[in-house]
Amino acid sequence: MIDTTTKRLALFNFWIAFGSFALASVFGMYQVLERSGLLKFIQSPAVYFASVSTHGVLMAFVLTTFFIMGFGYYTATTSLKTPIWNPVLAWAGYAVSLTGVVLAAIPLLLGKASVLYTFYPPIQANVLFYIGATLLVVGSWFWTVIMIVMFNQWKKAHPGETVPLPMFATTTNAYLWAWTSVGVALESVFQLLPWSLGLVDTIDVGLARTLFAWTLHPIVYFWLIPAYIALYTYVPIAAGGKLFSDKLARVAFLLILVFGLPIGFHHLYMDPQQSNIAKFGHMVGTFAVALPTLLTGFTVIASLEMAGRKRGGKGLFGWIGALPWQNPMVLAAILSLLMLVLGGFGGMVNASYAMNAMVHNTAWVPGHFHLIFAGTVVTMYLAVAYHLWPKLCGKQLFSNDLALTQLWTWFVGMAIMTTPWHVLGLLGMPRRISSVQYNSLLTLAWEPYELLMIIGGLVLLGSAGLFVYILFKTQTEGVVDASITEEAAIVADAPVSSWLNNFIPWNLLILGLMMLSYGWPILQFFVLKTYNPTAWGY
Ligand code: HAS
Ligand code: CU
Repeated sequence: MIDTTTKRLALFNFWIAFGSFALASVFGMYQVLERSGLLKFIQSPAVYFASVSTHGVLMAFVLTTFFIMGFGYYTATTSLKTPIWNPVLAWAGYAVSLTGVVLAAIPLLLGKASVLYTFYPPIQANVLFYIGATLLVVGSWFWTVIMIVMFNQWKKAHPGETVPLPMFATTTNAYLWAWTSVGVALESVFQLLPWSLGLVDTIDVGLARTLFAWTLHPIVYFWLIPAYIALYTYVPIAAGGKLFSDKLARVAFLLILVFGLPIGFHHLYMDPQQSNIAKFGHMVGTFAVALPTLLTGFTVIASLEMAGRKRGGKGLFGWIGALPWQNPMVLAAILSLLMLVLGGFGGMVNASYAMNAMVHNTAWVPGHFHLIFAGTVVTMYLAVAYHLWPKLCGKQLFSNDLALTQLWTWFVGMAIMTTPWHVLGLLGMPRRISSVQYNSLLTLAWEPYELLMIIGGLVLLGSAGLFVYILFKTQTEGVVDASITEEAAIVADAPVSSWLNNFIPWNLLILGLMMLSYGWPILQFFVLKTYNPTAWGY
């Protein structure tokens, strides 16, 4: 049985995650309406930017971090078959992160932190926002430590054995997060906090953007890995088959860890501070990091095909129809992979320097990340919730049909909303605008797409509401079912090499790659005359 502490920790973390998700969906709806310019009385740039900032912070940082912590605690206890190491620390981390969210929410909602989720200077937020964001990250480090300790304790107690895949992947994510968060932590402690406290008059925005880029790319893989854990460990079983290859899965997670980190400058292609050589290096790495996703697509689809054929599917594509589409986990996987095709394609366009010049800072970019994050990743979070809620509450899922409807509407809504954004980006619409101040043939061409985006937003809001309703009903009114079992044990199908069961060599490799990719790009701000005023003699 899953012990009560784990259940509580998971549910408490998940409710913050999904509560934020529902709230952020309401803000999202307001934004598409405001942006369309159809309803004059809600037109307000001040409210719009406060809303987008809150929406972005809730979706990108609160939903993800709390979901990942809750899922991590669940995965660690169920796959290692041990209770959480140091639950006091786990609750302390929860409290620190939650305090951070509350502190950041105050200026966000008051319009005093309308700095968007990337909080790039020189736009400045109230100091409470930076303190809150820092605490959210500090609280998550408690989780990181717990995951790494549990991984090592298990290995010590089981010499020569292979750590189960779900925990191996969770620990990969813990290391990834440890490395990822350093960039923004440095920016926060040495630049944003002193600046917003008035201790320094000015900060170097180029350095701030460089440090943020350190975090901005790998953080998207921190969000993605739990979705991949579900794709690798839950989906094959839910489809009635087994994982095609445990080893390939481990290789994919390690490649994400190593290649995901040193490539953040694809967010800075159009910024002047970094050299072409540094940008080129990061670009090569960006193409390399598509590899583990292609591996994932291959392994998961192969697992689905094996399951479909086992269920009697024949011919080249007959296995697709034979899959249990009525299982929320399987349906979510199919929809999620479909969105990954186009979202990943958009990523490849962004990553190509010349094409980036065309789409950078246009509506294309939110199109890309809504499709791949809110689409591919969040769809798997939703499926994980449907999978875990019965186990955490000991009750049957309130309604399987409603869960399927919810997943379909999330997919359809996301398709309706993000397709126009991609087109609008190509038609030149900037991202991060509240309204268009000029009328011309160009903006006339935008109008039909703006309407579509409202329809998409409405469908998504309804879908998010339905999701929270299903979870709430399951927890409060679901049929108590003692037969609901805990997670099936997932063990490696064959012993794996110690390279795939150990993080030391990979961390050393990352250290080398990070020094290579960020060493000089950061150091130059302190050494070169261009950036360092003291070098000019004042
Ligand atoms: Fe991205 C901007 C490049 C993946 C999130 N990205 C963003 C931003 C966010 C974000 C939030 O190079 C905006 C940041 C901001 O606010 O400024 N991204 C990439 C690349 C990938 C990628 C190369 N992004 C993600 C993921 C995210 C995410 C994952 C969230 C979770 N992204 C960029 C770049 C920018 C950027 C630039 C900066 C743009 C700018 O100028 O500002 C890759 O990891 C993608 C690899 C994926 C593939 C797809 C393979 C397809 C598979 C599916 C197979 C399925 C089949 C169908 C065949 C190559 C594996 C099966 C069907 C059945 C029925 C079973
Ligand atoms: Cu990126």
